[in-house]
Amino acid sequence: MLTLWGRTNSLNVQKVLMCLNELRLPFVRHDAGMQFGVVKTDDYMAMNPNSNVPTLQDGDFTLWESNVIVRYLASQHAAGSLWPLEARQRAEAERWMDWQQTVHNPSLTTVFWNLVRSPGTIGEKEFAAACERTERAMDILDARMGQTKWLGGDHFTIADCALAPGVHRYLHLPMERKARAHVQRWYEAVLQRDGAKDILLLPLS
Ligand SMILES: N[C@@H](CCC(=O)N[C@@H](CS)C(=O)NCC(=O)O)C(=O)O
Repeated sequence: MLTLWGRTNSLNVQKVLMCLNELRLPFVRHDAGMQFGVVKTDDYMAMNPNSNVPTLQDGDFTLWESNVIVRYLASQHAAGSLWPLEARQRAEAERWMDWQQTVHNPSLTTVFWNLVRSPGTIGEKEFAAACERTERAMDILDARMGQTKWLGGDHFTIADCALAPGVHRYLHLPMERKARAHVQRWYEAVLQRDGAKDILLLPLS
């Protein structure tokens, strides 16, 4: 049995939930992180010394790092579809997953926290810079979505699971945004997927 630890308003937990739903895998989920605590207990830190979520247990195997969990599940249960077998196709999908972690998420997280979780806690300059980096990242994503149906190419892959929660978060931030037709088209297609049900409908918190 698969056990997932993590609160459902976490973007990184949402990636794993999307993947589990896409794969239609049965699992048990325990709330952990932020208001739920748990992550600083000795038992949890024995599983995940980072004190963060998500953590996945697959029998006696424990795994953390959301994108790695998505890869692990998809490679086992959807090799050739969600997890492309061909090296370049897989690299294309994985490129966008790493980009989500290193480019898209850091600035988005700053903007999100300053608008939603702890409003007004950073300076104007820092906030403006984070907004600018986020907009630039969204432009890169829009250009990509203008070229292909899904992030990794013609088919829905692990890359779409990894990016969708962050894009959902961006699109629901209480701020003005410029229209990006390609991202919007892709996001609406993602919303139709089994993976998005009950997850991308959650309000930001
Ligand atoms: N690189 C890690 C980052 C994990 C992470 O930062 N998780 C956040 C939530 S998105 C967290 O656990 N925050 C502390 C908490 O919820 O208590 C991953 O992708 O799994």
